[in-house]
Amino acid sequence: MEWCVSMPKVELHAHLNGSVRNSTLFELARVLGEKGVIVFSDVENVIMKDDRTLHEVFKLFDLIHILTTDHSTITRITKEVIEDFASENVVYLELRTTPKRNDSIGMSKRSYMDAVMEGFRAVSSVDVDYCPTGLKIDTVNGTTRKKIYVRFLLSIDRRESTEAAMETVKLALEMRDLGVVGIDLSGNPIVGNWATFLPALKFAREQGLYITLHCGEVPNQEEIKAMIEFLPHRIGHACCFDMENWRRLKSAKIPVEICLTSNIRTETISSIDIHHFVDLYKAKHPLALCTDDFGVFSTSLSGEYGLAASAFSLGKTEMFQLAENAIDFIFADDGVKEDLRATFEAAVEKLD
Ligand code: 6MZ
Repeated sequence: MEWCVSMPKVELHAHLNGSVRNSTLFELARVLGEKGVIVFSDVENVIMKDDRTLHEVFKLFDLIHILTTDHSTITRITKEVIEDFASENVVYLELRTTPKRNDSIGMSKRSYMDAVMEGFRAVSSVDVDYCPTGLKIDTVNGTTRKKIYVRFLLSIDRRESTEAAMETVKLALEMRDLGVVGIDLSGNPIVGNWATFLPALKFAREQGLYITLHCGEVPNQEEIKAMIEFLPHRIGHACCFDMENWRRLKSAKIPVEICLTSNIRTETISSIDIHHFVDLYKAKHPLALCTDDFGVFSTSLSGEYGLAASAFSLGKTEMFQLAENAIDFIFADDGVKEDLRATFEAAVEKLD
């Protein structure tokens, strides 16, 4: 569906290391294979596997992190991920990543994020904007260039300690001027206890950072209830809610980041026709279609729009409206929202 690619889109749930091109992963694996750090064919088999359970996905992330986690590679994948989103007309991207510390290569959470920022600044195929105020004139040689707003969310991994989570929040505060706008809680949902991260999440919110939580990837109703009662600015997934938590979510009107392909591939939802998107969409609950990990799940944001359109019989106009509605839930200021609305207004005229 060509129009899914050409229409402007807003991406609110994308993990950096889940969005690496397969070709890049292979190239990195080949180099590490030659050095004897890994066995290339083992990696090849894992990367090419199509369907994996949620549990297997987290094993894959451990492997991806071995391939990607040095400063220059982090810079490279950040650049590529932003360029890939821009190339399919994503006009606003919130990219999330877990700052990692690795003493053996002299990496601190700060230096990891500096490498991310370097990748962001290296983007050349498209104009990027991250300064909260500085809008750029996006024409080169009289022709309009694509432009993408990029904001960053720092993820806390559920394997981390309270102190490590607090360090991530303090880093986010330090990097606010560079476009870091919020905190995400993610990682294997069967690992850790969400209460571990509560002090850091509360502190983040008090300091004015936005919060989004992975919520309900597994049916832990007590945790889901506590997360809803925390009133995060958004949640991701919302798959395994019981009736009571579903009612709570709807009455709290917390926007939901919906990741269709991810949920189906990880078997969190057994089939697309029973996906909770339908219920939320019909109820006009705030929601945004997102990719989650476009590399790991071989998808794209256009692909997610195409899938929703065909699975739920929605037309171009409805899909366009859905994309535009996501502007309401972005973690950026009103100036950015206004600019994005103008972008959508200009694009709607081209919609036939
Ligand atoms: C929960 C996920 C996830 O941060 O290293 N992540 N957490 N559920 C998911 N659904 C499938 N997909 C990705 O990107 C990879 C990390 O993002 C989180 C995991 O913690 C994973 O290690 P970064 O850039």
